[in-house]
Amino acid sequence: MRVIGTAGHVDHGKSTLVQALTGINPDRLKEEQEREMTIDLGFAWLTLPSGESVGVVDVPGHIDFIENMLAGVGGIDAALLVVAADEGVMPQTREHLAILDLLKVSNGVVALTKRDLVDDDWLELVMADVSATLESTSLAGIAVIPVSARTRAGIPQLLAELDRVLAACPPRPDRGRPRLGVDRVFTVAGFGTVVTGTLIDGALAQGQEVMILPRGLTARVRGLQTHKKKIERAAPGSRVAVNLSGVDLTDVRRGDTVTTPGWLAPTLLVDTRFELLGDVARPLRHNSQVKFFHGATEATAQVRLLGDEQLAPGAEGWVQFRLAEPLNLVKGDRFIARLPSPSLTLGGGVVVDAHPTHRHRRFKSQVIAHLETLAQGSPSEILLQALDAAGPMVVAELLKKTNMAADAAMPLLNELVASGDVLALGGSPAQLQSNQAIISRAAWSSLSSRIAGELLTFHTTYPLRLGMPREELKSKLGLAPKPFNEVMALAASSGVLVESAAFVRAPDFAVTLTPDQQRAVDSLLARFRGAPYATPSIKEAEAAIGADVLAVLLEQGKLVKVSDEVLFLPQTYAAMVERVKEHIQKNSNITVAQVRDLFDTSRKYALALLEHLDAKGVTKRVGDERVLR
Ligand SMILES: Nc1nc2c(ncn2[C@@H]2O[C@H](COP(=O)(O)OP(=O)(O)OP(=O)(O)O)[C@@H](O)[C@H]2O)c(=O)[nH]1
Ligand SMILES: [Mg+2]
Repeated sequence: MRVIGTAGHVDHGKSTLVQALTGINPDRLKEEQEREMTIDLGFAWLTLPSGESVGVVDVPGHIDFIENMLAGVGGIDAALLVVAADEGVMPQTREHLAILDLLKVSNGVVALTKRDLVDDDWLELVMADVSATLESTSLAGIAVIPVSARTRAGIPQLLAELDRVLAACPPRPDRGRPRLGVDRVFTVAGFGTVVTGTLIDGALAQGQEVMILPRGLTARVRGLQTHKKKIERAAPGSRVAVNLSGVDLTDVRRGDTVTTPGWLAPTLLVDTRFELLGDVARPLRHNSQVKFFHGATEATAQVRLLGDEQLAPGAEGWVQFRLAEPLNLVKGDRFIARLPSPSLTLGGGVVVDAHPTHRHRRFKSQVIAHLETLAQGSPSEILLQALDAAGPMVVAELLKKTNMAADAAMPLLNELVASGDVLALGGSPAQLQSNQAIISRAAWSSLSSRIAGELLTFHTTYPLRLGMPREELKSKLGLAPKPFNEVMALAASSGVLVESAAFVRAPDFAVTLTPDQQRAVDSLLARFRGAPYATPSIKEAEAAIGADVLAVLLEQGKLVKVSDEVLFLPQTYAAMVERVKEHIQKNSNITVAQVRDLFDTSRKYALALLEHLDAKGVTKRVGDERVLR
């Protein structure tokens, strides 16, 4: 589940393109339809050729509504930057691009719209200009695809490129700390309050208790939907509508955060690393007032320059912001600062400390040093980041990779295991050892969704096969035998797959036969019932129903294989074993001929059964006779 967001200058064709891609008109307000202009965020969704389901956030391009644009770009996986081929790069093309750059959105595609209005020479010039404009940004090098919503030229290429871009995006991490930045609140008759937003950092489940910040109201998740479909659990990185019980429409606003209780605290003071855009006309002054935008929320803020007299255009510095209203900030979150009038994006940055203990004195070297350390990450964040980027890993290997000493790292790793951020593979010991394999919760969530995806592909390709050979999954995941086995155990215990000796399958997968196959199976089984001790051979059974279907019957226990030739019904087999055992108990042994006579069958079947029982360790051959083992 992915989310993309449009960006680009007013009237360049963003909403028209969204409609062409999804069939949904994102401009749902009456005023928007009358003015033919997007004012507020619009939402749509589509399924890409690969089957990937994608939510689309459509933003307004007009400079008057740029604050609504800011409310929409948080949490997107990729940008769909729209530039009209007839106009080319315009002021809000640059401003939106600067915002995407500050938010470090590095995946995307440019749709060069209105291709039908320009000739090839002009198109080439505009393409070159767009690529040059992207050059110094996080989106440098992304594909530029000419399209026309009118003729649909280029739409298939655009969809294919979106597929390619999103497939290369790392999956959204599940940190077990869900946050949904509310971008819409409404009521639905009979259901009550519904909020929508992009869910990040964790999952939400139906029935769960949630907290709405900054006001700290508690509510319960009554229902969840994604792309208008009811779901029981919403995964991080998806667009979600949450039906909340226990709160009224007026209790929740755009910009609020829906989260789990107990960990997130709103803040009025925040330490950041801030970058002033290179093209603003004046330096940023200490004590100036700006508007601070975070997710779908904003607050007036006062700037404290901690290490600089003033910040020059294009420069970076340590800035503490004092917020006029509490915001739900988390370390590592990105934000944007703007001037409200004249409307101007100043720059943006990253939250380094969401809860500084006090207003810092300026020009203090300890303060700066402390922020520098925090920006690099605490030791346990460094450990976690290294684990997030890797798959399963042995503790000793992690210490080597992060260059950390065992006595410093082990207590931190034990804490991470206790808090659930790290999982110990192959059972969880009281204390981690250096040869213990571990995986971070985020890495596990992406690995388990990869496993689920591989299984789904396999089952779709081979609907008659009982499961994917373990070895095949192992090579797909590229894991060594030991970590693979440990990962399989975790996948099985957490319900990602079901394991049998040589196969793994999705928990909800079952082989379903076509009506023709089912008829063939029914008539074969009838032949077995008609002659239970002189059954069709394996060759005959394969000829009747196919080797694939026979394998299904064997796995399901509808037939029992006793040799390379002989099959019995399970009830026949059980009765034969019982009678052979009884006979030996009474007469102390049994011969092949006796078995043949007992069941009025031929020597072939009698011998196959006894050899099978020998192999299973039920009987033992002594001369021409069998005794119980
Ligand atoms: N000829 C032509 N016109 C287009 C195309 N795409 C959009 N338009 C027209 O361009 C105008 C603006 O389109 P919108 O989709 O509203 O533009 P927008 O980028 O969403 O505008 P804002 O949301 O206000 O920023 C409309 O009149 C569209 O019909 C296209 O491919 N070809
Ligand atoms: Mg629009």
